[in-house]
Order: sequence, then C-alpha cells, then structure tokens
Amino acid sequence: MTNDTLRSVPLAHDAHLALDGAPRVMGILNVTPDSFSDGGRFVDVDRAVAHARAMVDAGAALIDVGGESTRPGAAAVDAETERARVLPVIERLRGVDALISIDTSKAAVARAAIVAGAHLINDVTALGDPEMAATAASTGAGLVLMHMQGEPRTMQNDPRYDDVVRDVRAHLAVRIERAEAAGVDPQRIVVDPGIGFGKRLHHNLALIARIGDLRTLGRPILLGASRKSFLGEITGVAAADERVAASLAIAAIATASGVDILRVHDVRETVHVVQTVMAVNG
Ligand code: HH2
Repeated sequence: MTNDTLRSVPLAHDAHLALDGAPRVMGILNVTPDSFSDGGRFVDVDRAVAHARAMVDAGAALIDVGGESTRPGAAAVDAETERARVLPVIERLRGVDALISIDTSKAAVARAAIVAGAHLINDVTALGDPEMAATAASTGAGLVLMHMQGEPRTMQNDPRYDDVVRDVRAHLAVRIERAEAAGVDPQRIVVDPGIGFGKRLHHNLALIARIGDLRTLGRPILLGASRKSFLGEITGVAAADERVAASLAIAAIATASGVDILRVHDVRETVHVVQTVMAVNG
C-alpha cells in the first residue's frame, strides 16, 4: 500500500484536495426527503447549512451535497427539483473551511452546482449522463467515478459478477478512459467501488477486503459504506442510525487499507478512528 505518498487532486475554483495517506473524511449532507438514513432531516436550508458547519467543525475535509436519493427504489427527481434543493445550500456554504462536492448524476445539476461554488462532482453513475464528462472537463471539477451495476430502482435484484473486485476494477478503468477521452484531466479523477450499488452482502465484503486491488487504477479511492444495509445484514440492526459502530469498523479497515476518502454520516467518530489507526500504523 502506498500510504506514504503525498498527492493532490486539483479541483474547480483552483482548489486542491491534499492526500497524505490518512483518509480525508467526507460528510454526507442529503438535502432530500427520502434518503435511507437521514431523509427529511436537512431539507430546510438553515438546518442543512448548520449540519454542514457542524461536520466541518468535527473534521470533515469535504461536504457531499445531494438532492436525489439513490437508495433502492427511491423516486427519480427532475433536474429542476434537484437544483432547487442543492443550490441554496451550496451558495450558503461558500467560504466554509471545506471542499464541496455535488452528489448528482445529472450534468445540468453538476454544472449549476460548480457555478454556485462546488469543487467536485460525485457521479454515482460514472458518466451515465453523456454530458457529464464534458461538464467535468470544462469546469475543471474533480470527478468521482463510482461503480454501479444496473440502476438504483432495480440494482438489488440479483446482481451477479464473475469476480466482483476484478469486474468493478475493469468497469472503472473503462469509465476513466471515457472521461479522459472527453478531456478530463486524469489527476482530477477519484474512483469508488460503490458499496451497496448492485451488490449482495458477499460482494460488498469482497470489495472492502480487497479494496487495495483498486490501487492499480492509479487514482485515489473513495469508500462509502456508512450505515448501509449490508451492515444491518451483518449485525441484525434494522435502524440505519444504529449502525454507527459497524460503520466505524469499516472505516478502520479502510484506513488501514490506504483508502483516500471516507464518505460518512458520523464525522467526529470517523475522524477519531482515522487518527487512532494512523497513530498505531505510525
Ligand atoms: N452512496 C450513496 C450516495 N452517494 N456516492 C459515492 N461516491 N459513494 C457512495 O457509496 C454513495 C454515494 C448512498 O448513501 P446516502 O447518500 O447516505 O443515501 P441516499 O442515496 O438514500 O441519499
């Protein structure tokens, strides 16, 4: 594992994400009525901004703002509704001491979010929108390419792989090539195996256990496992907000495995995990 490598990911608005081997924590801000863990809690702009600020105070280096739930079976949202949810929040977050990511699969939403002040695009469809790569290229935004099999509505209906880690890696390699072909600077690309997106429990576990295999893509790795349902399958805990300890176990494994960004709900606790694992590993 190349934990000691210093790297910097250039982002929109001349910002950079510095990576030094300890994962950066990305706090989740779902401005949606229906997200699986925090749906409805941060639809109000003042509450969303206050929650973002609290996550930054707790040590989040990034805030991931999303206006459409991607949980299995979630209702699709049009671009206008999504923009109306996220833009007022992003505008209010200008000047906070954190980088802002826009969690969207729509190029039109991504573009508007970058204009409003966002620094990187978190695209869970990895260029499902044919305009997304050109949008990332022209704005200079960072670009998270996440693996998903199928689409949110149906992705959990019997997903299959030959070798899930190899298949996910190959899929991400193709999407990286596609982004580069459209003019995206490869230095700006981050990859993500997409925990829970068209994966059964054993697929998620294999991807986490062998996350280091994705290093050969040559890009920083983001992992989003926080409070997800596979943790409920392991522990028998049905309530998403009671899966914090299980989420922290994954954060510890990911930190020890050299993951670069952890997308989480519980920022303070995750920062403590990262600090502790890094202290032990010297
Ligand atoms: N997971 C979710 C949403 N966006 N983005 C990346 N890059 N990686 C992930 O694993 C990921 C993601 C789903 O979680 P959440 O945002 O908490 O819920 P919902 O999709 O219901 O809003």
